[in-house]
Amino acid sequence: MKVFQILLVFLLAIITYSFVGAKTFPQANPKPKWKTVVIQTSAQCGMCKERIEGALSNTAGIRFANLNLGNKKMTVKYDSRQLTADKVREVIVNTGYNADTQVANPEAYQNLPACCKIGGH
Ligand SMILES: [Cu+2]
Repeated sequence: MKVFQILLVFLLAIITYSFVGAKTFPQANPKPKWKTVVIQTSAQCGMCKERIEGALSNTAGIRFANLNLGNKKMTVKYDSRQLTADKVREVIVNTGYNADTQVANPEAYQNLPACCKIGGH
């Protein structure tokens, strides 16, 4: 009888573990859904490129960020389960740059070096 009780507890533990495990795993590690967006920015130079790419690469859910200095367009690959294209634009705006139709955060823009402001080059 004692062996039966031990087996029952053991069995319950396994059932509980597999149930909890199956339920929490997909939430703890959701599969990313990558999307790419191209955003027109007001970047001026290589420093701007480093600044914006740095801010984006420090943002959770962004896998790739590259600014083309020729046309000032930023290509960003992001996880659409964590972020939206507007959230990506918000990061750029808060770094001090225009992002498509969104205007740069005035305080962040003021803090940019003179050469990084619009018309600085
Ligand atoms: Cu610059």
